Amino acid sequence: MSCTPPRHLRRHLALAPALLLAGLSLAAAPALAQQSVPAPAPAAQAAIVDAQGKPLGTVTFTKFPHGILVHGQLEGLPPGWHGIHIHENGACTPDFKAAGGHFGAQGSKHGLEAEHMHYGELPNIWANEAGKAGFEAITHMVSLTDGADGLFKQGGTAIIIHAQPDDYLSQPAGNSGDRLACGIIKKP
Ligand SMILES: [Cu+2]
Repeated sequence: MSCTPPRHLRRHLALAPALLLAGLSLAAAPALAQQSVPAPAPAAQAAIVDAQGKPLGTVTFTKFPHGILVHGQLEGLPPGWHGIHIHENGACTPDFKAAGGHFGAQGSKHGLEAEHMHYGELPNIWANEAGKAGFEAITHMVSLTDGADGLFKQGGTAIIIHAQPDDYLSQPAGNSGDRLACGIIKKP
């Protein structure tokens, strides 16, 4: 038996790739159009300072339908990996201990193996040889509200950058060491 399709089917089969291409270009059109739509403005930001009060840069929080985008550009850090977390108080003075522990640590554990993680957990950041770090992450653990999981809850929240990387395991803060830098999370 021959594998050649009957004559009346050959025409349709030949058309199929053309239709597929047409379908793809139609599907691509809205995606291209979306690129010209401006991204939403950040709903929260933190001006990060070191222990001497020197500005190191900014971390912003922008709400998207699938999560909150954390974006940071910092300088003046020691080269290498650093833990970064959202801490439970909107305070960096008189010293960075004022920021308290991790945001949302009550009734939960630190780390990627925990059944319920702290709200304030974020992936480590890396500073290059010049001490500059550019980073982004998506979090679903916090909201941009004044509710219990909100960055604007009563008493506020702060970003802390640590001397060492978070091991995502050790309690209560991933063995990430000293607090190098801090910024209170505020509405822009
Ligand atoms: Cu921390």
